Amino acid sequence: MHFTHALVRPPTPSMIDGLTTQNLGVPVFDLALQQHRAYVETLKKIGLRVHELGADDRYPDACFIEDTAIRYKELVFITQPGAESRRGETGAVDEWYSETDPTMDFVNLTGDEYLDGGDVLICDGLSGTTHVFIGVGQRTNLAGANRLRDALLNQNADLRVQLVPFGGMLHLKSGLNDIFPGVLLRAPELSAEMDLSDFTVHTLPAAESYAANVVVINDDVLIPAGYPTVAHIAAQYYSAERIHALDMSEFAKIDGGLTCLSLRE
Ligand code: CIR
Repeated sequence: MHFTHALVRPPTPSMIDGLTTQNLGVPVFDLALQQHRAYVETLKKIGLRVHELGADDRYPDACFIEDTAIRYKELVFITQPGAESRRGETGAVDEWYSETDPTMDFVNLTGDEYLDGGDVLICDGLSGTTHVFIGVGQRTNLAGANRLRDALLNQNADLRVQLVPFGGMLHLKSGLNDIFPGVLLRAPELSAEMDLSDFTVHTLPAAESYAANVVVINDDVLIPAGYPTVAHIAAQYYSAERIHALDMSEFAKIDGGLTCLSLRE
């Protein structure tokens, strides 16, 4: 996949009330804003065109825009986030894509179908096959996962899609991400049965499980700053100028990682 654009949404002061499973204290809003700016600047430096949706103080978790939609080829799949307090976040994202290109294939989750984008990993294996892992867990149910699988296969029947019931983490991508084509990082707490035979898997030490959430953008990779094992693994695949280590301390306090802060296409 070659990315050219990203959609982001800056944090708002209400982020201090964001949902969390962590015990790391309350985010400092001004610092979060600085960290978000650095994230956006990095995406631009890599060459993406970045559009920022307006911040909306009604939604403390809206900066985690990844959870609201899946973009793949012509598909714009608007989710219903699993957490009730987050459901209103999708409106602005739906509106943006509808205005930008109404000819895309839109699918909107409804009724009892729930899915967070953080549960959806799309990446290439060693064979060149594109794999999709859809985690079924706290935020994504089977109905939402089935709807996404059908919509993705409609775009590309050659995708290898696996529905993955999992535990141990909030989102599937809290504990499993590609760091390079055919190479995955896995957090040791992630408990999930899935076929990873098309990948080399690096299982991280428990102290670095947060850093299993990294983002590959074309020839570059974003990693969270402060995780030496992950930095070392990244250096096996990328030259130093292609590795961007970003401070994520304030987002980590409310379970946010690097993937959550943008929708890339
Ligand atoms: C939440 O609990 O929904 C937010 N505080 C964090 C969402 C992180 N999103 C993601 O990993 N995709």
